[in-house]
Amino acid sequence: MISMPVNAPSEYFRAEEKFHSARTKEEKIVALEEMIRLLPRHHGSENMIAQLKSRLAKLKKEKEGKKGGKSLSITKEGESQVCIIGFTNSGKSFLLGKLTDAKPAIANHPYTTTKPEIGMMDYKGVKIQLVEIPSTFEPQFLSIARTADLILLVASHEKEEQDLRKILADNFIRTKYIFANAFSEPPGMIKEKIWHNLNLMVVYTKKGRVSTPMALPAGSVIRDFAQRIHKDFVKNFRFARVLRKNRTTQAGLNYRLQDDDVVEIYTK
Ligand SMILES: Nc1nc2c(ncn2[C@@H]2O[C@H](COP(=O)(O)OP(=O)(O)O)[C@@H](O)[C@H]2O)c(=O)[nH]1
Ligand SMILES: [Mg+2]
Repeated sequence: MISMPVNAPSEYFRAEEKFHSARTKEEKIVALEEMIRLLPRHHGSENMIAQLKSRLAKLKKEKEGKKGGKSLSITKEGESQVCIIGFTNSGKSFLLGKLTDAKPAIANHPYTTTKPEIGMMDYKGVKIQLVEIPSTFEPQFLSIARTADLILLVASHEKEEQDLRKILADNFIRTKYIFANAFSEPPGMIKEKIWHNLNLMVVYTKKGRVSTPMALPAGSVIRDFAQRIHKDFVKNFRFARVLRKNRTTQAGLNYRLQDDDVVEIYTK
């Protein structure tokens, strides 16, 4: 099936090896997706990419057929999705219960969580979805980690941290990750750490007397903010008033926003 691609990076060949040594359809799918991602895009590789994509589609279809079409991805809700990963009894469910409205089962026997558990975390009025995946690390659960915005690795010692890093690497998961110790770090600090690593800021949209929180990528300007509210807001923009630390400033579309700013937009 595979002919020599032009200028492929060495990771590509590693993925190809994984593909050939894969024993399950899930593993083959993971490797193929990686190969497609790693192939350089140019005229000479178009055919190759098309071939790989069709192979991938076929595999996915076969897998769906076997499982009765059940999809394992978790619909993203809220501003961001964070995947919680750790070995059994590391305190993932405990942490999920502390940080969110979820009431997961916490038990001292292993593998209590057999399907992903979901909870919503509130940060200054912004909702962040946390998804705990079972410690069985099956590929269909790990695929959630692959598409999440951030991974929270729950570990209490160095060895565990290393093993978790290896699991991510072996499964080609390149999502940004951070560590937390469920039992020794205060949940409030873990929450701050999660927020900080999502690179978001909260600004408030003011309409009359009502302020509503909105999450934006750190470094956003008024234009980004306006676009989020309504596309016509940029077109009809006159100026904005930004309330920051008890001072109000009149600002244009390129004005850089900061955490906690309250923004009111005036249109034509
Ligand atoms: N060391 C410690 N263990 C705790 C604490 N609270 C709960 N546990 C135990 O941690 C174990 C695993 O909790 P759980 O959150 O279900 O782990 P999960 O498998 O990673 O979801 C259970 O046996 C709990 O009794 C705590 O404050 N400190
Ligand atoms: Mg659990």
